[in-house]
Amino acid sequence: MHERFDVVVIGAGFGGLHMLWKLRQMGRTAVALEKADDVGGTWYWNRYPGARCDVPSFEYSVPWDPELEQEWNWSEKYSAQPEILAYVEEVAKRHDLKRDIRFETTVTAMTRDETRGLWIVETDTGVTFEAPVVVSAAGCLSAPNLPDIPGIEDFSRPLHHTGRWPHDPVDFSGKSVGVIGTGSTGVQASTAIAAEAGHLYVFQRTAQYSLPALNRDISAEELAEQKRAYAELRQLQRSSFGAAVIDPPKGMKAFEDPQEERLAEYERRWNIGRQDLLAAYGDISTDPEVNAEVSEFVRGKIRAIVKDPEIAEKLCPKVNPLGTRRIIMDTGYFEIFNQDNVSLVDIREDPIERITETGVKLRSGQFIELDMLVIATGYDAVTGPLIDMNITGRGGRTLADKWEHGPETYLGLMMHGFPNLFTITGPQSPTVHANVIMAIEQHVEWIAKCLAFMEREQVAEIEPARQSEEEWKKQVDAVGSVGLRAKDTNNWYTGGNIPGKPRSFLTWQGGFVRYGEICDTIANEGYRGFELNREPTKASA
Ligand code: NA7
Repeated sequence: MHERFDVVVIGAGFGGLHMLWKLRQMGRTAVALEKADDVGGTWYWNRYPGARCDVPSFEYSVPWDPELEQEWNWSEKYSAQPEILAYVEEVAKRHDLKRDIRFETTVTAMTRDETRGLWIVETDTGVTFEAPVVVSAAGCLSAPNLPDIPGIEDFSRPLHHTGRWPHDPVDFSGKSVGVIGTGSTGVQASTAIAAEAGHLYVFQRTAQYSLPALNRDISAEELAEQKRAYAELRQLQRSSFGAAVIDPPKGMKAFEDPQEERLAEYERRWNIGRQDLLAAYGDISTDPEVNAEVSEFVRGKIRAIVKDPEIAEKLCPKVNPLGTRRIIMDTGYFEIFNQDNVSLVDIREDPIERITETGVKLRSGQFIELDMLVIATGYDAVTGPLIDMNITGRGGRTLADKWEHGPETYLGLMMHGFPNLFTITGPQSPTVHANVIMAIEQHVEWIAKCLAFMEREQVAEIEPARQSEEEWKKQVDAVGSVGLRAKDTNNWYTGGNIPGKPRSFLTWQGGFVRYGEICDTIANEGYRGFELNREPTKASA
């Protein structure tokens, strides 16, 4: 069975819903294909205990529905997953978006039919969708990474990846639970599980920097004030480096201030309960000595919280400088290591040798019996969800082949050889280096303008020139290489978290505003660097 639309959208998270809504405004016929049985994307899948956004609620809300801004009452400074999922549901409901979404529909292959100028999108339901244009909003942290730890498939008790958490409640009471991974997800999950489990074992390979979120309820006064201030908030977001509200640096060079003032500034920012510490001075992410001082400041906090000095030392991050990985925002994480029912297992010192039917065996010979394993080992980020769709472009070339050595895109929005395929929060775009909802808005608006241009100018197909991709990669590499972040590539920003994945900068790190300006300039110059196919026959076939 075939169905034909103007545009096929992939995904029904924040990105897919925004795109669908925009296409409706433009009078295009569109369908969104969604693997899950409901909307939500990241917030549908990540139902693990403790799941919470690390961006403040008011900022992490859709900027394209001013009425909803006034009607929705956020309850906490940082929203928990159930509240965000309810919010996404509300977005879909009030705009009646679900009628154009096909749920429980996974894209199995996507092929460009060059003769007809169409994408042929095959799905696991047997229905094939055809459209001249496809917009992927498949997410950048949506393909779970299962670690290749020997014996993992032998574990005979419940095992859950945080990104595929079951819908039925998981009971931890009295159970011996192991959590593998201490990134944002593992930290959140461990903090929540520690409150319930009989015993929690946190398997840590790399200690990480985590700042206190200082989460709290939002008062009625604050809610009213924020509702009045939404317009300013949006303006601030759209004009800031990370589409985020952060106190500007106290100075550009930390060591121009006396030590006492610097430490007071770090302390003040620690107590804001946002990511402000990273921006205390303009040279924290570029000057190793300044960074070392702030990193030590965080280690001092950990040592003050964790009572056992040996455990505290193991929890102190030492492998990478502060800010080279996504900073973690926690709600009492380090405190759980003062509980009798929580053990830290340092698997850098004593690695996991294998997982057995009933637990984890360490290289030292120690065996830890577990009733349940929680896998918090992250994602095949940014490129994974796109490669998983088996996309074949012009000349039968697959995306997997094109990206064998890392992603090649123009603006993180389109690829040479894959005409009329747009990616929302795709590789080499800001992704989570900006508040992702704002990054989505910028992409949706750019794509919508491009589609309007194509209609006006009778352009059947658009794709970047090969040379434009090469030039864009140089720019992505140049901004990624600035500062200390380039020195730590063992994380998902560069593909270093997946064995065998080619390493390259997967995201644009040059700032949200500058990125938007580049995209707009290129569009305003008649889509400079793109090849436009004006043949009228193709898309109308
Ligand atoms: P992350 O940030 O990629 O963290 C994954 C964690 O899992 C990290 O601690 C890893 O240790 C650990 N890991 C990964 N593979 C293994 C193996 N094989 N053995 C042991 N430990 C392993 O994923 P998250 O889900 O926490 O967060 C992803 C993003 O979601 C986050 O940045 C926010 O943007 C939201 P490592 O550091 O590699 O030694």
